[in-house]
Amino acid sequence: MRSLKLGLFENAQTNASGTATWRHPESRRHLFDTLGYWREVAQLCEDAKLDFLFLADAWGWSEINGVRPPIATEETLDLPRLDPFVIASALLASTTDLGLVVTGSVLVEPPYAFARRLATLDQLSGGRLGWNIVTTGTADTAVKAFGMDMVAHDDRYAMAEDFLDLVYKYWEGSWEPDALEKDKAGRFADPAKVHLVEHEGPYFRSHGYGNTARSPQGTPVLFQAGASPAGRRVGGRHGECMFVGSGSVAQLAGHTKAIREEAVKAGRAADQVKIMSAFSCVVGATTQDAERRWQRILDAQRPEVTVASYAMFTGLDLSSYAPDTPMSALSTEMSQTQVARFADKTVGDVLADWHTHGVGARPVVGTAEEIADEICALAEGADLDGFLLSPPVQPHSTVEFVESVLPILRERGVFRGEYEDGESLRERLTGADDRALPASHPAARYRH
Ligand code: FMN
Repeated sequence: MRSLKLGLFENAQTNASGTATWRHPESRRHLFDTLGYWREVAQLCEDAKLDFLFLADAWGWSEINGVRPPIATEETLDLPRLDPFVIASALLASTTDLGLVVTGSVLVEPPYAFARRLATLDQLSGGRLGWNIVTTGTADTAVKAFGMDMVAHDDRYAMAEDFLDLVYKYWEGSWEPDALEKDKAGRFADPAKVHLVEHEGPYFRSHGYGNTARSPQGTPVLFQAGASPAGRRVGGRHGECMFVGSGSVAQLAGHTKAIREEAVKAGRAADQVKIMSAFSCVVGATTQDAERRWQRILDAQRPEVTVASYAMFTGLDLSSYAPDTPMSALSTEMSQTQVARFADKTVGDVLADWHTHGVGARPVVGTAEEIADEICALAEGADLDGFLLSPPVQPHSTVEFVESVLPILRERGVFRGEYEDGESLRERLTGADDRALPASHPAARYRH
């Protein structure tokens, strides 16, 4: 079995992924607005030698038919949050090896400023930065805050293509890797190695020089998680690391096959795209103990958050449909994945079950051995490269995983014990011995 990649899912708000577990006695996520919380989580990841800390993000909020339901505020389902870029920069000084993956929206970010912000983080982290490219899950409310018109689902992916082309030109094509000489007896930089970028795309226009010189990785490691046909096409073409939601071996095998096919269609090798599934677990001394713990997590939540939470990701008000309505009859211009994944279910099924997972993973509940078995079975059976650990109660669930499941994975030889000195996040995740993107990636065509 291949060596697994492991990242930790985090979210700069009190809850995550549309669940509301913040009342659980062990949860300290309500301290997300303190630097101490983030330092502790990053330290936990780095001590465990996890590959990266992933910071999810959204700009929108929950609304049902244009009105923000009070429960969204009462249970802090969506707001308030903090900026993942600022958190990542705050963690630079307290980490040395951990990859930092930030979520950035192609819908609302101005690409020229965005390119500079990511290059700065990649520069100061010494090549530890990744970017989760999102078209924005809560797009319908986010556009209002930014004073924009709503952009239809597939058009947002067309925007992503244009945004990517523009930022690639700056990251890969503006400053050559050896442009800076910093020679006090000579010159600071070689003008022949600094190039003007010209971009006239369907959505974005930019003419200029890179505001930053080339950072260690040039383009940060590109993560993506779109699962609709349009999302997969963009991921297959650009993604180096794709996240998929949780599921059975058969469901996940279907996703990995489809993503690898898209990569091949885009002229890349099938294994050039690393695929990681969201994974959540509740560990117990026995299976029954684990089940009791899981029940305690469920009991900490008010199930009434479901309608507001589901609407936040899809714009759909499930309370307005008869419970026996098949989910396959619903459609959205927001996250199509959150409708498609319940194609064989009814509205009533989703209303009853949503708070157990939200957009994230339904936990595997069992002993550490059972959880390690499940991880290995999923990885082997579904051709996965790794997992994005999505703990139900933070940082408590991560501590439990690190202390009980991780040692078993190490014993089985499927997770390494140390970081390699000086490796970039790209080298660590892709196994390449180059911190730059490979020549087969679409960004490489902009190099000089
Ligand atoms: N969407 C966001 O807007 N912000 C995020 O931070 C974010 N993180 C994700 C993490 C994982 C593990 C997964 C599986 C998805 C995540 N998404 C996030 C959602 C996807 O980027 C994508 O928008 C969603 O799957 C809908 O894609 P689709 O419209 O192509 O179906």
